[in-house]
Amino acid sequence: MATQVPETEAQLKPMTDAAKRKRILSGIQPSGDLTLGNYLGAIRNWVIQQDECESFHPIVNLHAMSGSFDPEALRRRTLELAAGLLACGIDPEKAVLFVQSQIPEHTELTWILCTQTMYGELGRMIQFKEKRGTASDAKTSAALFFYPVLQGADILIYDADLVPVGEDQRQHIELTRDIGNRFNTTFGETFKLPEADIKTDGARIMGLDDPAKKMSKSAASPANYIALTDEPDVIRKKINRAVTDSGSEIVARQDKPALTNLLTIFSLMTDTPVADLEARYEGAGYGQFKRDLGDAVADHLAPIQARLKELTSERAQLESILHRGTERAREVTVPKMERVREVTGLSL
Ligand code: AQP
Repeated sequence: MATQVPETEAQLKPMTDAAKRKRILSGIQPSGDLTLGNYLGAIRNWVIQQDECESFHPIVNLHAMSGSFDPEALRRRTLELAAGLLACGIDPEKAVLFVQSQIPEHTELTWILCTQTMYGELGRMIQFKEKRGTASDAKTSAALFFYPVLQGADILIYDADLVPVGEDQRQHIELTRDIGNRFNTTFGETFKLPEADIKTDGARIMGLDDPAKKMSKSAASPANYIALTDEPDVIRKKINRAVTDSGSEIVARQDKPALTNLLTIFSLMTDTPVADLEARYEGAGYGQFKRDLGDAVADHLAPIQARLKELTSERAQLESILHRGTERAREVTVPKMERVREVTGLSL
């Protein structure tokens, strides 16, 4: 089923009750193939929330430049990600889907927010420390360091009420609130302070190859993740090879991080409580459990993959959806930046 682009203004569902609805802002980086972690931790919730909230979803291509990047791959992945989000159920008539770099106000605000952000705060960010790893100062890009300020600008410029994210992003949202609060205190009430919206289920899907690390689209090994585009056979193989814990019990417990992760995925894919799955597989071997889980993931992703195939061949339609998203986003960002320039003494 291809996503239809509305042809006229009249066909667009008007956001008449926008004032009453909560506004959400949540972006995603075109830094690799979408994973089951992105889907379960973020996108699936966005699809539910687009019916009740005013949703803005930037494809944050500027953030994707904070690691090493290839220009052609970045361009291609930006469009692939747009197609992936639409295939997962983001409806461009309900949610505003756009590309971050098309909105110059995001980067302008980033610089201004840097003036309200402390060097020490950025150095304490867990994601910065994790992504930097053991790289020396000389080999660590400043873009990785400033990543949370750009994210703060993305959020604050829309006066978002809620930021639906996975657990990994909690610290960045807290920093965004601190920066926004500091700005408001210094220059007068300008930004709404957003709340992180972290669901308990699926907030942190772990790597299949290492349950101590989260599943990530830019992971070094494809064995870490299930990509939404993985063929059914690949999905089954990856799950079959997923690490397990010592012992043979199939239970979700603190001392069984790998099984807990697999049971969480199984539960979310089939809408079955973990306790029911534990009861179903009591006394069963890992082999049967993993075969069933592989089938469940492949079945759940099949309709998404079918939609994705159609959308990928419709580049003009994708560009049109993103163009319309840019227009709608700038209806918010242009006046907000005028206000920011005014209160900070930039407008003459
Ligand atoms: N493993 C995960 N479990 C639950 N949620 C996750 N998210 C990412 N990984 C998991 C959520 O997906 C949204 C988009 O993430 P992002 O692309 O902006 O950046 P990220 O969090 O850094 O995601 P990745 O996949 O790990 O990307 P790379 O590898 O490029 O860093 C966010 O809401 C995030 O919480």
